[in-house]
Amino acid sequence: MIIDVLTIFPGILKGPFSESMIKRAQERGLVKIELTDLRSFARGRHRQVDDTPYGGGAGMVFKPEPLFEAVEALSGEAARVILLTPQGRTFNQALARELAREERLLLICGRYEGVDERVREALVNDEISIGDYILSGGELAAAVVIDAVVRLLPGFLEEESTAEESFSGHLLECPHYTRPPVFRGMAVPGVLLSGNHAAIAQWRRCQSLRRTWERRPDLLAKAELSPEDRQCLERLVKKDE
Ligand code: 9D3
Repeated sequence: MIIDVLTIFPGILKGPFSESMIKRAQERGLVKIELTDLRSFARGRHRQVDDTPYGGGAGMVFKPEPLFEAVEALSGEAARVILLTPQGRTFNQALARELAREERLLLICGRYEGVDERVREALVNDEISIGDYILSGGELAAAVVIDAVVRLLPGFLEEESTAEESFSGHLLECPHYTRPPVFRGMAVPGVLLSGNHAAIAQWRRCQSLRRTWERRPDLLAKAELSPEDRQCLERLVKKDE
């Protein structure tokens, strides 16, 4: 997969992609991430990428010319062109999976009040927001989207499978423990040390259900629950009363 990112602050994105897993994915040739400074496509002495909005008002708007020329130069015709904007549809795992199937992505990081509407109409295929809070620009949102997409590319994960994530994806994780068995007086639940794999699996499932019930009841409503799951939840509801 090739991912182009158009931004006026490429420096913000250098760090996240030159560390750890995403770095290794690039070294292994799973993905090529290219950061392009939008300003290099701006004309004139001042290399201006933004201008005041027609009709007046506060703030600035990205001019169309640098964006059109940049997208054309990066062969944006071949790519799915995505604008990161607070007005976009909210990013989630299903959209990450959808984007992971693309050959080529081109992400445009918004800034200021936004982009000239003609960019949206003629260049952009999708508009994505990463959630209901205000960032100062699309760069960190692009990093989030890229991280979520790249880890889904075939060959990225060695052991754990992402198929399992989608299977149990509607529940939160159970609590995890590692050595020592007792730390500062806090013991690991006995069942985890029992060696009884059936009992351990049951405990974990029940703990997952409990966490989800306590913290994300919205997810529980979507989950596929077995009769055993329902029994576990019934016990929790009774304890709560
Ligand atoms: C001060 C301007 N705001 C008026 C209410 C609108 C606004 C414009 C641009 C607010 C934030 C931004 C910059 N944010 C993004 O470009 C952005 C973003 C976000 O702020 N939250 C969640 N996802 C995204 S994706 C891009």
